[in-house]
Amino acid sequence: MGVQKQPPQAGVVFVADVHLDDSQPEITRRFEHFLRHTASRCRSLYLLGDIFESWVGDDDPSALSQRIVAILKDLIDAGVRCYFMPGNRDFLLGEDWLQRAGVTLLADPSPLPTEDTPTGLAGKIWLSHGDALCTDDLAYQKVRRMLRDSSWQADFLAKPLAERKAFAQAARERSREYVSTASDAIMDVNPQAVNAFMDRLGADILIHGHTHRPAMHRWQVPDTGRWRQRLVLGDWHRHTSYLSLADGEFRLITC
Ligand SMILES: [Mn+2]
Repeated sequence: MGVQKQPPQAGVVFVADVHLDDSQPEITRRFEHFLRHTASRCRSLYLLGDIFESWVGDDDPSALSQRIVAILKDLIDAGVRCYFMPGNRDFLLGEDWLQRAGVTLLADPSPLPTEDTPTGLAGKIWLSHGDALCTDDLAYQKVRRMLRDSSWQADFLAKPLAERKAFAQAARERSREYVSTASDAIMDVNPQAVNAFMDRLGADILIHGHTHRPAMHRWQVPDTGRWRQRLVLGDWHRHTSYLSLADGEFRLITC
């Protein structure tokens, strides 16, 4: 009676690899439900790439992207901070779309903003999509260099929408074929690349997606004795998958 409970500290959620696509309405339904019922109760939402299966330009009048803009705008209006980091499929998502939703763009990699960082870990938690760490996949890294080149992107965005859509469709088919033949090991992150990356950033905790291998890895860096963590977000093909950070504790949730 009468005793007011302190509300639990609102947490932070991270997602990647939702791969929203018109051909997968069930995934869209789950993601919309997640935004409205889970992300809406959080302080911040981090979208860490490949939220959309493909993106050919902000001028594509897709109903799906407009629905997501509207929900994100509602979240932001309700006080949830939303961030987006491009993945290897939605890297062409631009200022125009982000501004319509009110979402803040994050470069890959970026440190977790201070206001969401637990005490004592300032500058130690970093975010990345993760594809840059798959250094054993030489064929992929070559394509990545081309696609992330700003003059290639400007040329591509200047093409008619129909031509861009045809290119994206062909690229997805090539990717599907490649993924079905390339070895499993090659498509995971390279451990040396991860350590070098974290050395360069001064990171103790790295949060990323891309590999579709949700896990919380913890290991000791050889020679230094220092502990590191790599928190890998899951994809949404069969499950709803996200990482939450509340009261200084990370939890990987699949449901
Ligand atoms: Mn990816």
